Amino acid sequence: MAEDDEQVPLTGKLRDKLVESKQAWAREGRLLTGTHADPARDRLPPGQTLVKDWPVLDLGVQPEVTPDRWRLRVEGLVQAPVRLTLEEFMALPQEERVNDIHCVTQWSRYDNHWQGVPARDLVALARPKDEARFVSFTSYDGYTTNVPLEEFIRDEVLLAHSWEGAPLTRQHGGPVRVVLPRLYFWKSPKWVTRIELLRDDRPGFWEVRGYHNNGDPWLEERYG
Ligand SMILES: Nc1nc2c(c(=O)[nH]1)N[C@H]1C(S)=C(S)[C@@H](COP(=O)(O)O)O[C@H]1N2
Ligand SMILES: [Mo]
Repeated sequence: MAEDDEQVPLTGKLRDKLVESKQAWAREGRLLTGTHADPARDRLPPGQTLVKDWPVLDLGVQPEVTPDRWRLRVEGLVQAPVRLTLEEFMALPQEERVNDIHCVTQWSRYDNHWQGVPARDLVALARPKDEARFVSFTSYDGYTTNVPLEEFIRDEVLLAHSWEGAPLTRQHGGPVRVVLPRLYFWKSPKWVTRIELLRDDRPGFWEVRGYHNNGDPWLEERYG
């Protein structure tokens, strides 16, 4: 079906100024405290500030993905490529997670309640080939990001459709986003549509613009 093979190029409507200023932060090493923290002891990573509201951050394009149009694909180095409609996705076993968000622009938000499908269950459905080591995500706004496969299949990682008991809003990445709380939040794509398993790493949108390839908040891996 044509819509399943839909390409998702970056649109021309990016907020260029926002992208430029975030790239400048990386060049200047802004917000770096030069310290590390121990996740077992300190809940707030170095240089972070706690917020109570939930800020919205993206490239300025918030695609409207209607439930009937949404598709999720898990493909690449897999034995059984997965293509799901939202209905099929919602029929998979659902779980809840509670975790903290840490954004590289310095805000952290505690105790977010998510509902969705564990990443490891989705990956298991697709049966990764032995040589699969990395994951590249593509979203409906054209955004991309990347993580090692072993980060993606950690127990806490969800493909989330709900937050605090209500469907995820469009501005926060609904119908479905990745929530990968152990890394800075730019590693958690909103409006996700494609999960590709790879042999070699493929740096994403911010990773090629001066942001750290790994992005561990406890090690303050903001830029790199
Ligand atoms: N598709 C997509 N996902 C994205 C982004 C984006 O621009 N597009 N921005 C990332 C960044 S930089 C952050 S901090 C979080 C913000 O998520 P929120 O708007 O729900 O707080 O989404 C991440 N995921
Ligand atoms: Mo971010």
